[in-house]
Order: sequence, then structure tokens, then C-alpha cells
Amino acid sequence: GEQRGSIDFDNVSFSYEAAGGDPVLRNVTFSCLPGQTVGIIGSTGSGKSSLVNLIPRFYDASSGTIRVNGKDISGMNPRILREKIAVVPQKTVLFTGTVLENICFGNEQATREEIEHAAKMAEAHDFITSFPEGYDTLLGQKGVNFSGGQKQRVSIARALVRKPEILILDDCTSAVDVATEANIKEALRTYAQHLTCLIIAQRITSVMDADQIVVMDQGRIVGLGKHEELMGSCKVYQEIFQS
Ligand code: DGT
Repeated sequence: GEQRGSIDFDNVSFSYEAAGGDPVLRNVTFSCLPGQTVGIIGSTGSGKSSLVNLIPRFYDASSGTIRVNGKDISGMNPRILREKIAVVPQKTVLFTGTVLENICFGNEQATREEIEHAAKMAEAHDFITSFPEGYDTLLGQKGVNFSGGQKQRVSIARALVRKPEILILDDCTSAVDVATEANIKEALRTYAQHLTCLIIAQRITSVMDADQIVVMDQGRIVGLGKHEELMGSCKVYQEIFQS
């Protein structure tokens, strides 16, 4: 239906310790419409990863409500919730095995066509096929060593092959050059128009074209809007822009 991929945070606070822990998120409220791209930016330790990790219920909010597709996730089976959501973590995890096995990990029923389509969107297909063994190239100790950026692109392909409604990129394009990153975002816009994307980034270029940018500082949202709006109104955003 219409609501697929919507996310609402309503006054969400969170701390890692059950009682008495310092809140890592404080009264976070924002909404993300289906198909929107939302950038999340802020200094290290400001709570960006913690915020997105609440969406698939890797952790549960201490107070407040999070809704996915209009439904309070605290009452949802995490396994079913996670079927809709793909998270590309900060640290890429590839294992010894072929590129194909690495992309299909957790999604072994994917067809060759689906795998190649995901790899193309992630800007990974061309460099994969430039190796003589292509998708059968062996990674790991006895195999080929991909660059950091190439590994990140394989990791993004792994997320896309699951055909999620919500894609969370947790600072996972840091080693990908700006032009390639722009191509990935363009491919997602073209081929996955209904995909809701949350993009955590350090570089402002990674988020400046987002429909909405969440600016985090010490667990709070200190800015919310488009690039131009934030440039005019948000001191923290201006400082990140200038750094
Ligand atoms: P980054 O990744 O360095 O850009 O930082 P953020 O903005 O993603 O921040 P985040 O959410 O990783 O950390 C926010 C605060 O929470 C920071 O003080 C560290 C703390 N924290 C993060 N992960 C854990 C955890 O697993 N356990 C505990 N106790 N604290 C954590």
C-alpha cells in the first residue's frame, strides 16, 4: 500500500543501560515518507548509529514510539520487521568465499539476474566482471583482496539483493569516491524509486541532495530540513559544511 517504507520517530529517547545510563538519544522526533532519502549527519558520538539501530530493533527505545509503515514496532516480531529493512553496517564484513556467495549471504534463493541487478545498482558489477573469474572470484586469504571501497560496494549489493523497503547505509560509503557514490544514489533513485533510504555520512556531499537531513548533536536533533534550509538556519550544519 501507500505507507510502505514510512518511518516515524515520536519523542524517542534511548540509553544503552537499562536504568540510570546516560541517554544517547534524547526526544528524537522526525518522520520519513515512503521513498524518501533522509541524510543523517553529526559529529562522532552524536548518536547517528544508535538512532538507525532502533529501526530494525537491534535495540529498543527507552521511551517514545517508533513506527514503520504506520505500525508501532515495539509490538512487532523483530524477525518479520527485519525482512523489510536492510542495514549496511559501518564495518564491512566479507567472508572467505566467492563474490557471489558474499552478495547472496542470507538470501541464497536470489537468482543470477537479481544478484547482477543489485551489483549494478551498487556500482560493483563492472569491477567484479573485470576479474577473470567474475562473480566466482574468490575473496579472502587465498583469494583476491578488494579495496575498501570495493568491499563497501559488495556490502551494499548484499543489502539490495534482499529487496528491502527500507535501506540503511551506516557510513558505508566512506571509502567510495564521491563520483561513484553519486552513481549509486542515482541508480537507487532510478531503479528503486519506492525504497526509503537512510544515509549516515561524514561528508556533506553524501547527504546534501537528500529530501531531508537530520542533524544530530549530543543525542538531539538540532537541525531538520533540506540543505539550503540548514545552511541558513543550523549552526552545527554550517560548521560541518565548513570543516
Ligand atoms: P560515529 O559512528 O562515530 O560517527 O558516532 P555516531 O554518531 O554514530 O554515535 P553512536 O550512536 O555510535 O554513539 C552514541 C553514543 O553511544 C556514544 O557516546 C557511544 C555510545 N555507544 C555506542 N554504541 C554503544 C554500545 O554498544 N554500548 C554502549 N554502552 N554505548 C554505546
